[in-house]
Amino acid sequence: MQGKIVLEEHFALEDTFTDTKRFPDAGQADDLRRRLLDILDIRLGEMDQYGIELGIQSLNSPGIQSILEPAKAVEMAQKANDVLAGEVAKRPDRFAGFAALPMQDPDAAIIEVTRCIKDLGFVGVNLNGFSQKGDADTQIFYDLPEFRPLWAAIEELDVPVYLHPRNTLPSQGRAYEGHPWFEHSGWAFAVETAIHTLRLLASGLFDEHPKLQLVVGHLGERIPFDLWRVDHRISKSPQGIPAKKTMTEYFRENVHLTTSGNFHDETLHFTIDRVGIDRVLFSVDYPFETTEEGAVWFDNANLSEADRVQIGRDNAIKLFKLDL
Ligand code: GRE
Ligand code: ZN
Repeated sequence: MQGKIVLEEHFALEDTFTDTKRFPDAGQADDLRRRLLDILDIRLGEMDQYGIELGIQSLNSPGIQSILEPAKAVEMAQKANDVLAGEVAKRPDRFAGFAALPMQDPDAAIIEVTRCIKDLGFVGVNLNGFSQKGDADTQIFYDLPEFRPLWAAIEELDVPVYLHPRNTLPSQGRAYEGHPWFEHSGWAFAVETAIHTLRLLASGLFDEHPKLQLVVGHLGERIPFDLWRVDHRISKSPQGIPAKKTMTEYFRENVHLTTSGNFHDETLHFTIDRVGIDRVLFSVDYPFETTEEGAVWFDNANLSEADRVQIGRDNAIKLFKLDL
């Protein structure tokens, strides 16, 4: 399929690349580094080769979220956003940007998201999971009350927020001891992003801000498979939850999902069945996945051509109000 749009695609700055230490093989690390630091060369060439018209780019994980000192987080977010805006400006027909935000300082995050959307022309926000602040062993989740004014500002700006995985803190990783293959993207990323997503939904955030749209990758970080069960157990919970609706309802009204790094027909069809085809969008997760594997899978996935165009392109045009 020509004209595909992707939205979980990562770049890095020299300053943020060092956080991506998940490749034991030096050759792999070099290739990853080259691909993360590049936008207009290898990345664009592969987009041409595999029928991807537009790629919405985000800073690599954890990026800003692991910077302990709030002032440094603010400064690095501004730098990353300026660099991305500069690259996008060279090929605005092929690239768009997500804002990186210094969540360690919610007031500064409001200023930065406003600048990114209004001045830099970004089409949304990418948050790389919880933020650390002050002490390395901290996890700040965005359902906390201090973030409500930021969510209000994002709703007002009318842009989606991509909640992307990040690494588990060492102090929280005991279950992975001796099983490094499940750390990071093999399992831990989904666990981390799933609980953060559920926290946001259960907190009542989307009752207060019903226009907000969250985007979650990897076909929903395992949540779609368990939506019924989560709602079932919540319905029996003696203390109830702050949110007014079921998790399934929020998934159908306030959440979009991408195929990033989850290139499997049966999982795709199950997900479509649970949340609706208008909420599922194609993505790759470049450069942690290859453009070839993602695009060849999608182009040959068991879908009608109308459904392929909807997932591969039209849903993104609608969600980001793209002028393509
Ligand atoms: C990511 O998207 O951030 C990522 C990694 C490491 C492996 C896979 C992956 O940082 O998707
Ligand atoms: Zn990713």
